[in-house]
Amino acid sequence: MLRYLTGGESHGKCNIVIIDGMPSGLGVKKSAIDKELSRRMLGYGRGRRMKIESDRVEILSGVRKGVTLGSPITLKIDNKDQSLDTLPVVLNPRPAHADLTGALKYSHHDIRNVLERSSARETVARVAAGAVAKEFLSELGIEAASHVIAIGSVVSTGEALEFGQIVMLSSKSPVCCADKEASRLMCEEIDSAAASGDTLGGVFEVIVRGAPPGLGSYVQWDRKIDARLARAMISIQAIKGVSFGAGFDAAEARGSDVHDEIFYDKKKGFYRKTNNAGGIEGGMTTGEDIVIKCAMKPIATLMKPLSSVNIKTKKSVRASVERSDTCAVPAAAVIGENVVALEMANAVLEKFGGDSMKEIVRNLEGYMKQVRRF
Ligand code: EPS
Repeated sequence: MLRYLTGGESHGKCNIVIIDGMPSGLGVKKSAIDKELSRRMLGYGRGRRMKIESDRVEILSGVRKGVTLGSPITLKIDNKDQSLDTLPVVLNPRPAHADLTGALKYSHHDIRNVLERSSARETVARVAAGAVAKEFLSELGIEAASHVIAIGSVVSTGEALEFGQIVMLSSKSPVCCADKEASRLMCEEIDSAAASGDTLGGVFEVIVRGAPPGLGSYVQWDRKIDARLARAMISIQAIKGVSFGAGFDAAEARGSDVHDEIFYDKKKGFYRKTNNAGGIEGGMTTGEDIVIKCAMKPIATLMKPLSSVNIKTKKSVRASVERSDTCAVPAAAVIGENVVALEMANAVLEKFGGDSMKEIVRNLEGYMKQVRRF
């Protein structure tokens, strides 16, 4: 089983993650982790913090000479902004942030003690861990990609594209969107929101290609792969909705229009011509692409703040203003891709077991032979 825990405050010394359960014999390159960290920092609409930081990983344990040992992997990403101890007290909670309930729950009379940990800065550690999971999956022929399909009211046509095209086109877009015209309009919408002191949310999609059929299980609720992926996604700061394949649209359709018919070919084995299920049936991967959409709410910190109440005086005030982003949907897409990779790696390890890559590759190959000969 793969487990990981993150630690760190947004303006503390660093963010850290310990990954337990990665097998031995996996090549892990610092450059591959740094690449994912850089992707997370990008995106039109990000705030000044991303201009201060240049997130880079330090591998502290579990890897020797670029190869995993099977022992816990510890990754550290230093913060350049380490102003935690000198930052001012915060008393005016921001609607939509963890501020108010966090202060009540932990009995903090300075909201900074809440926001430092609830900040989306924490995702820097999850992305670093996800980068290792992506290396692991890649060894087994499983790839993950993501793209933005809506920011505010602007919607991309990119959903209809092929996996390779999505990867190529979205990598050229300032908002990680595979539709050039929609990218332009999204940037305009971000400019307009920023000009009025407002923020924007949106929708992104994560696609996983190459997963074998049968990850997850129908036999117990907490073993269903879609339930586990949904939990991972909803745990990302500001994510309010998750759907698979046709998702909510399937609710309006008739069964005959939406269910993916089954075909058989001697070479291909069982296959589908459509993928409205998003690659998951009965809580298990079908072998088709896994397609997950996530809705992100607008960032909580508004430069033109909403009404709030001072936690000390109980007087009506405007919510506090912190340095923040206008829109972080492109970053959330990268984070989504990486937390999905962690969950997929966990499901692969559960099914194919093994303490070394060698053992896992052998188990996967044996299973695939069995499935093909079925
Ligand atoms: C973020 C770092 C934060 C914010 C943002 C994401 O840095 P700072 O608070 O110093 O500007 O830019 O966090 C939030 C939007 C939030 O609500 O916490 C990051 O590294 O992704």
